[in-house]
Amino acid sequence: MGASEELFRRAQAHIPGGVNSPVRAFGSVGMAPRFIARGVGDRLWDEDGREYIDYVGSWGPMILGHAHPAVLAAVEAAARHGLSFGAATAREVEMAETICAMVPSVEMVRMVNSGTEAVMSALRAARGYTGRDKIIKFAGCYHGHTDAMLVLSGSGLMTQGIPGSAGVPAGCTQDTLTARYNDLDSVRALLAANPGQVAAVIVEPVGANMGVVPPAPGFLQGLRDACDACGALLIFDEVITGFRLGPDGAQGYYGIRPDLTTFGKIIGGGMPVGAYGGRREIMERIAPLGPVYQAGTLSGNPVAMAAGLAQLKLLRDTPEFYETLNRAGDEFFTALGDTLTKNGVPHCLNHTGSLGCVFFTDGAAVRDYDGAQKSDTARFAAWFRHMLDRGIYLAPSQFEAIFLSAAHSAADLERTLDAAKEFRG
Ligand code: HOZ
Repeated sequence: MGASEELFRRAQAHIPGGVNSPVRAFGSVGMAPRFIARGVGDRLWDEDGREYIDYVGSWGPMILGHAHPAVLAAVEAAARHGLSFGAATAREVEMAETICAMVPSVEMVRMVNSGTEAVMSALRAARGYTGRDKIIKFAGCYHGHTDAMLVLSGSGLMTQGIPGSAGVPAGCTQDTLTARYNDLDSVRALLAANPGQVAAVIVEPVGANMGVVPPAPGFLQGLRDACDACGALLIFDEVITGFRLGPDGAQGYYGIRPDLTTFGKIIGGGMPVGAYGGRREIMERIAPLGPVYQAGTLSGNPVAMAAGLAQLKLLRDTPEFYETLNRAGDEFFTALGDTLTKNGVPHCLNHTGSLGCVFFTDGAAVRDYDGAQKSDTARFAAWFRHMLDRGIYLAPSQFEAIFLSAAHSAADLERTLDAAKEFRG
């Protein structure tokens, strides 16, 4: 038995399913997870000493690669001065200033500890500001594991093939309305059926938790217009797209200004961080300024802020960082699709910039949750194992993204394409 298998055996005795987050259990690809010992750049090594080119990147935040020297130096320096104070610090001011300067729609921002917490808090702010209760989300979009959002959710729920979670009281989801991604009529119908009751429409501007599903032309603008027409707020969940598609995330990439934005792990450089922010008049409703309560001892944690600031500054200050990364994404995903086509493997390859995904459909386009679910997950599992055997570490689920980072060299991308060339489906 290898070290990973032995660790998994031990883990299952004391951790539910042997993991601290379901998708990483590798359940849908029919094998034991690899336990990761360390990572540098675009490489990971598991506990058995096997080396991989990593396309998960901690589910997005490692956009500069693992163990980036500037981020590590910032963490080490901050840690020497103490790990947590539960008090105001200079670094969180700098973090807020940095985020607000990079993302123009964010006039004020509050730090939290995860994307889940950011969404939970943004929804509360939206409800507190509008005095309305209902929220529209989209099937296949994942907004963390807060009760109200576990309805037709993407990511781990799609991977497990379940529409929602046990343990969520009906009362917690009675105000959650679900529309179809890329279908404005489904949104308009819900707004018309619930006049004056919808506090917010929350959307992943690029669906990245049902595989990758880009917004159809006009979809995001249509949401903006529909919200404006009825006084609902538009919330962009940019936990995955924020600071990835561009310095101002998907909102800059597509030129749409949401009222509120949620961010996640990428602003912590890999440390546990989230944030939510947006229009000043909404954020001024947050305690202690206003009546919308939200708090946290570890929010704005000094070590996490140091890591995140080091990463954000590099992203901000590196000329053409996003042009280069997005171009690499365009070239790589196009080549990957071509490779599978040449091999006669039916598929649909979706990508936006450095985010991409291969759906094993009969070739039909994937534009929403229903389309994503038509993918052949058994073929995905074969693809995953094929690539893993050749040292390519992809997300162990059809319903997640492939993440490129600045650390992926041309040679590594080529090696990945060579591995894909041997896949016959
Ligand atoms: N829900 C995460 C991906 N969208 C996976 C989290 C994890 O396993 O770390």
